[in-house]
Amino acid sequence: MISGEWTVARMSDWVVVGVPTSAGAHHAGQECAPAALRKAGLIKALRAAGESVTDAGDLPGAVFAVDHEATGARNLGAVARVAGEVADAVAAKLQTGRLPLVIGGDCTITLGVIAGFRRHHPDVGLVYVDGDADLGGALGSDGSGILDSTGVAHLLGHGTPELCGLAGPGPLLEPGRLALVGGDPRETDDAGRRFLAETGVSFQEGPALMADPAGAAARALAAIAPASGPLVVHFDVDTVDSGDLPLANFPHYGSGVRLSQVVTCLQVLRAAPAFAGLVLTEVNPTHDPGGEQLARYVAAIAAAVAAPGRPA
Ligand SMILES: [Mn+2]
Repeated sequence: MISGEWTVARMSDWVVVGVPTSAGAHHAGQECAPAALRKAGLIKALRAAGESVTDAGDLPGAVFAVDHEATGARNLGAVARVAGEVADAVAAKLQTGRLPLVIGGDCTITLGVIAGFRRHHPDVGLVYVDGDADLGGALGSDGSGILDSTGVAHLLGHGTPELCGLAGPGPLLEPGRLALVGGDPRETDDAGRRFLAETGVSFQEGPALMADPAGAAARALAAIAPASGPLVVHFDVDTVDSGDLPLANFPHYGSGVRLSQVVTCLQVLRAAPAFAGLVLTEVNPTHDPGGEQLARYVAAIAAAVAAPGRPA
């Protein structure tokens, strides 16, 4: 059971913050996602689902740039600047009592979201629904220098001081405040699994999510129950098999995870009493020139976040 001082004042009162950034990614495209999702009707769909939504517009963001210099942490300056702006925005929006819906942008924005929450709630917990474990840097470099795949490592205090230190000294999250759901087993090796197990981070991979989407969500919630504060949910669209929904910046064809299964998982997370915000990452609209997949994604998000008991 979640306890502590955190209570959700207005369960269905959202504030949208767009973060048009691909600074941490492999190439450009994700910086177009906030505008593309608005155009695809995200705000309207949330309101139609019974949610109250204030659109706070976009932060400045940053577009991917080739970085031949910092080959171990490419575009670190822009990534850290954007994450810091996200932290400031989230911290400010929390004072309004609304639920932040942060629309990326690449996965490094979640570092900023957690840093922002921590200014009010050092005991924040995170369920990280992602097709990757994002451990780059925790177990030695993968050689790419792409910060997009280092989020979990940075949350746990492994990586660049600029990102690890977004909320001051100490790791952004204690391992017991973090649960990973939906990792593609082809993208994590045994060293990564061992690291997470030894560190004490709950890690349920794609097959566990597919077998029982609601159960996987419930287990993730149970794993972070000692985090007494608010619960943030991160959803990287690459959790979904690109054969079902080819929107992810970096594709995961053949993982087998269906969009509908992820929606079921997210619905359970959203219904948790401590639920306090959602981060959407890795949508690359350039992969969907006709807009059909963006429309499916928008409908899925609306179904996932419609408050318990409301029509989706
Ligand atoms: Mn991912």
